[in-house]
Amino acid sequence: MRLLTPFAERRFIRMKTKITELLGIAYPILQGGMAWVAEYHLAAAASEAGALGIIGAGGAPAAFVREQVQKTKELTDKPFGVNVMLMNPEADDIAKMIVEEGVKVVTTGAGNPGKYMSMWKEAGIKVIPVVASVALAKMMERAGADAVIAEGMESGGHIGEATTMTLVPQVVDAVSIPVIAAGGIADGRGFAAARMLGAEAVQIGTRFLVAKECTVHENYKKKVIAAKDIDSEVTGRSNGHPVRQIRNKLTREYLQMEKDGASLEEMEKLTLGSLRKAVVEGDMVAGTIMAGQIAGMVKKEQTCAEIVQEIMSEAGALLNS
Ligand code: TUI
Repeated sequence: MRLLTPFAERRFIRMKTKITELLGIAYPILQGGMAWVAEYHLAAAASEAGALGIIGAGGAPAAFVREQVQKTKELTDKPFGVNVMLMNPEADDIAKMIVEEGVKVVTTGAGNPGKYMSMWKEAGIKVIPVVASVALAKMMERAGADAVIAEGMESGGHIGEATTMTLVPQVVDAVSIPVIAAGGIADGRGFAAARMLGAEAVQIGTRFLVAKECTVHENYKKKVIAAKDIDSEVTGRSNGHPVRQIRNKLTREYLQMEKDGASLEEMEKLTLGSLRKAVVEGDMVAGTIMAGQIAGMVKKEQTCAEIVQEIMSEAGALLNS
């Protein structure tokens, strides 16, 4: 008879860090607010699993995002967040909607959320901007952010220059608010490494993209699961909009246009609506298949609860050894 359950098989009830305390969640894991991908089914399931589920507003209209928030509330009474992609033309309306709907946590991406800060803070919302540099992290701390997500260029989608390994400890040293590590993290080893770099939590995108509860097109999930370590490509470096995505006909054409010095307008024509094309229609040829470099390690579809429990048990064993 076995009296003690081996560490790796134990079901985790919670792991306490500054971020679990700040957000009122069981595990220090945030599900990345991926544009078009992170809709209410995924966000609610991630929150129910004890992580922080996040709806990705991406480039969607404010009314659509409001509906996503309302549907998430119907599925979970646990905390969840909304990611505001600051290049969205309706970002102002989304920022206001978040206050009206009583959303508890906001993350932001692809810009500086300074102009919304006082409105969100007055409403008691926890504000967690994604930063890709020490300078923006410091600015966000001064502006009243509750924490920052330091996102390395291993991430999928819109990225900065620094890697997670270099960015996280430098941001940790530069600010007093808690730091969440993102980019290239998909298992307990990545989680434990992030904790060693000083992070109080991790944000995970790519592994949640293939979650059972994620409604992204089946072709997209298959593409991520089949991807190897070096199958992503960064487009847009030459025009200031670097985006990491899985290599396909679209990336080849885009990179060629960049080499040929095509205008931003021409390149935008090629990518207009292309993320939605991949996510909703499953177009793997002309669609933008955003995913992180860690896709090579993401090998199967699992429920959010399985993903969270597996990461926590692997990390728990490592951090206690
Ligand atoms: O925002 C992301 N990742 C995203 S957003 C997105 S939607 C999209 N669709 C089509 C084209 C482009 C985007 C897909 N993936 N991550 C957070 C993030 N923020 N990464 C990097 C940054 C960032 C970069 C520069 C934040 C601020 C910044 O500078 C701000 C400033 O004004 O100094």
